[in-house]
Amino acid sequence: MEKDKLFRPLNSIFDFTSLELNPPGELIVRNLSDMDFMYQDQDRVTEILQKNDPVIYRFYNVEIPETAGHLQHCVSMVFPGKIGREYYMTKGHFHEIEDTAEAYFTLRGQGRMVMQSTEGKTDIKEMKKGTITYVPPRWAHRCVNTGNQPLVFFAVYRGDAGHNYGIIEKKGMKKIILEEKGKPVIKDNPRYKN
Ligand code: M6P
Ligand code: ZN
Repeated sequence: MEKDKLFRPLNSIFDFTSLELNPPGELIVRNLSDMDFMYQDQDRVTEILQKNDPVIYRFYNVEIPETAGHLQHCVSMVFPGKIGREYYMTKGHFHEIEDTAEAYFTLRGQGRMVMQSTEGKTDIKEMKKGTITYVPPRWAHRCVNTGNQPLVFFAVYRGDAGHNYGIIEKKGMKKIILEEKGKPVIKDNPRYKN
């Protein structure tokens, strides 16, 4: 990626049929094995991984210099599915530079944005075509697909924000989204480590 501060104007186009961005920039694919420890039902995880390793989500990072004046942006899609009763979701992260926010515009599908502040507050917002979700600085964020088609969204954040996965990898998030009688419900995470 070009690291110079001037850079140049860019245009990319997302194809809603193939779910591909052109030019693709950097495509990151996360399979179940990349985040197996994050799901509640560990027996189900083992069972699934013995057969295959499903893609949970993928995202296209437009290649932007990772400096403060730039706006990193990406198109992400979380595929529909569940591990036991728990919906497919992103890993979730805080930003390395804590005072950086992020905005999400949902383009397709149904889901929830699960957020948790560094002080331990939680908030969950609905995501569906047309919602604009603002993640303030110091709030971890994870997207959960509660529907039966890909959840597709555009996200934009400060170029140098960075991703801090460590805390969520170690502790999990306080709230989880499970399917109950065909509907998404919010539950306390029994595996959350204080
Ligand atoms: C969104 C943005 C990206 C993020 C991606 C996947 O598109 O927030 O910065 O990388 O989702 O989420 P995660 O990094 O938690 O796996
Ligand atoms: Zn982020």
